[in-house]
Amino acid sequence: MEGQTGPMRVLVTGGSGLVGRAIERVVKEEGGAREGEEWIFLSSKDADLTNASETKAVFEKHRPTHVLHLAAMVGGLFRNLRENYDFLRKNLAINDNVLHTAHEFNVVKVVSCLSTCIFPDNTTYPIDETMVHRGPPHSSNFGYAYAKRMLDVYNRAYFEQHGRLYTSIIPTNVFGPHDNFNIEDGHVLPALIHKAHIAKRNGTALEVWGSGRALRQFIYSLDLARLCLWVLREYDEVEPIMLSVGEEEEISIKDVVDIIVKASEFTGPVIYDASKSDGQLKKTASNAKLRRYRPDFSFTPFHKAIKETCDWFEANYDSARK
Ligand code: NAP
Ligand code: GFB
Repeated sequence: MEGQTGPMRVLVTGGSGLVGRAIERVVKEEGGAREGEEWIFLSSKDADLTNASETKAVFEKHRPTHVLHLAAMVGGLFRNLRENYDFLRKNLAINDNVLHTAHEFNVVKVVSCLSTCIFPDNTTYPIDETMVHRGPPHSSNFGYAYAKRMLDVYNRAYFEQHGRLYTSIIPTNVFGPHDNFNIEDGHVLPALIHKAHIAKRNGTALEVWGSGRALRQFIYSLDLARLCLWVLREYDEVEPIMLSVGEEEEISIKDVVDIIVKASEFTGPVIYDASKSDGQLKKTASNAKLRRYRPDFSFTPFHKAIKETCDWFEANYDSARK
């Protein structure tokens, strides 16, 4: 890596979240870290990254050579529908502070996070990395989407003016241990796992929001973490790279519900509230670029990943974010 001598000192912003905790497990328990490397996992208690001086202070303290930038205001469809302004403003502030401070502290490489939900809503399929800016995002999360798209714009500007190799990944919907299981604000998988837990405990129905017809691709947080380490070490394009299971893994929310019902051993009634939004009906993403780089990578089977997540939630119910 140009300008990089000696082992990496990696600052992981958003280190206490779903993806950050998966990276910490891969780094510390799966031999993800190499000899002499230092990995620092931040939460908002270490620095509020919407605040420029707190951001500078945490970079001053750790002086990272690399940054895995995960920190963001994150939420499911229904929180995005309610708080587009906050998603826009907070994420713009976090992203500007982290990238600008990384540049000021001569960080060799930054890997930031976009999302498959930020692509144009009116599009052809499958979506690929070249299509990020080809039209307005879905109305449900335009605040989050535009803030995320600016990361890609920043990366190109840093490269053009300063020769910085700052790049980004585009994960599809992520799930796993340490997710946000809050029913109002969380993403669909953790919200349904939590709902199934409550319905089973109370002997009530499991209520699914929307028609169940929407289609999604899901990546297990541990698989994403393994790919993030590869991107940090080996991926040298400024252009983003999609980190997703293949198009053929696309699954309806209804089929997801059936898998969660089975994994949670819920035997009660399941009802669909079609008055609630489906959000984007589909956002089919191609992982062809990832496959060109990593034809060898194997994803955890979806059923297994769901079962592990359900079991984790039950075992950590008291401390889980819900
Ligand atoms: P998460 O579980 O909500 O974690 C968010 C992380 O960001 C936490 O560590 C949180 O710290 C930190 N954070 C939030 N606001 C902050 C602030 N003002 N200052 C400092 N830190 C702050 O999110 P996630 O699901 O792991 O997402 C990680 C990244 O992946 C995000 O960039 C997200 O946009 C992207 N992504 C997620 C998904 C998904 O389905 N989850 C899909 C595509 C892309 P605290 O713990 O202190 O709150
Ligand atoms: O994960 P999710 O909330 O966000 O999934 P998106 C929403 C889909 O799941 C919709 C259905 O089709 C909902 O109708 N659904 C069914 C539920 N039951 C539930 C439930 O109890 N909770 C939730 N949340 N959904 C997000 C973006 O879009 O994707 C974010 O808004 C983020 O910005 C994330 O990028 C990855 O996949 O629709």
